[in-house]
Amino acid sequence: MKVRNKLLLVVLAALLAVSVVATGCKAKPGNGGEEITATETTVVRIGVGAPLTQGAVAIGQGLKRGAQLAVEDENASSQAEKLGIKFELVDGDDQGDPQTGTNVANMFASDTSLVGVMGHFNSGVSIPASKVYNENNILMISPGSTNPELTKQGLKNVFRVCATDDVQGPAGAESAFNKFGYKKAVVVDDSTPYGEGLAAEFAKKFEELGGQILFKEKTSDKDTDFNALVTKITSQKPDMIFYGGMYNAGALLAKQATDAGFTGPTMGGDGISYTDWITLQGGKTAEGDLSTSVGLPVSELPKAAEFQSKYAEKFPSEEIGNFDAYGYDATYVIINAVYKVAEDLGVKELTSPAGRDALIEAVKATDLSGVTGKLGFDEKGDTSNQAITTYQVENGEWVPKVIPGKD
Ligand code: ABU
Repeated sequence: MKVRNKLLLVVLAALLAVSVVATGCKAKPGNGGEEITATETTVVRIGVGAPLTQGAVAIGQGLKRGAQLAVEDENASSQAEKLGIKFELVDGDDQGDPQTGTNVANMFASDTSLVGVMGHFNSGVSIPASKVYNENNILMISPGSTNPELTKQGLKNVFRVCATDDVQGPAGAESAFNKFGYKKAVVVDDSTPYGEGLAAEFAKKFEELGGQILFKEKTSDKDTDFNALVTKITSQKPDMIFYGGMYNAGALLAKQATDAGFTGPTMGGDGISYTDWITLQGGKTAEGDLSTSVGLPVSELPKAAEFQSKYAEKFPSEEIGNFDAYGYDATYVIINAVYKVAEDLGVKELTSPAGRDALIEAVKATDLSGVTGKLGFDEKGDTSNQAITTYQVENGEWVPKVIPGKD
């Protein structure tokens, strides 16, 4: 088939897709700038790529709840009503696994009514999935993948709303060395792109500051028995352990180290800054542990109180995790790009090749105020919000200890 004919088919398929999902019987908005309320409702789908049943499920489910709130808010907005748009989320359970994530990306890419993906969370999943989205010109906004490589690939469709580990790792080292006075550390990582990268960035800065890394050790994100490592740690008497990885495996290492007589803290990044880190250790042994996480604490964010109150109303039995607001904001950015393209080109063009290009351009130009702060991107697709906060476990909860702009 000639390239031109192939292109025609792609355009027709995309046009058909948004028509097929039309659920109402109202007409589309005008393209000439005139205020016309839509008389047709078009369902616009957004993928949620996250670990929903395996891996960091507490974070994945929280991201999904954040996205649900964003969709609910926008479906009730006058802009969605004017354009005749109803947003819907589609689950893509990547289980925090690169191969499963790639399968999810292919599934999303075959959904011609899908305008973009809020995801993925794990850097080890986002990096391979981003290539699939790029091949299909699909917008992707990660709420929490912090490995710098994701945006270093130079893929025009890839964005993230979180700061990267080359910012987070050094910030953690500064806090550990300067604020808490730890001079000797053991550095462990879980062999994932996130864990390895974060641990390396921490160690580099810690040594630059004058700290000593007694030894480095690699584990796996599936490990549950750290006894051999713990014996090595206790024999070398470090002030602290730095763990590059997620809360589930890391909490077991921290608990086993404490049970074996290690009295210092275990520190990690945004992958451990969750209540599950504390509960998995049985509460008490987590006291004094340290973490860094992306952004400012909710107490410092003007829009956070409203988010917290909506969240509590919709999910009364759920505790808000650090990343839930990032799930909200990543979805909010996609939705605002949809509004822009729907106004400029018309709703039916959203998933055409021109519409997909325009969605990416609209995200590039983002200048919004989100729950997590200002939302905007540099030329690589990285967020302009570079704040990193350091937390410590105090009386069974993570308490902000080093807040950018305050300490
Ligand atoms: N940034 C927290 C863990 C997710 C990841 O980057 O793999």
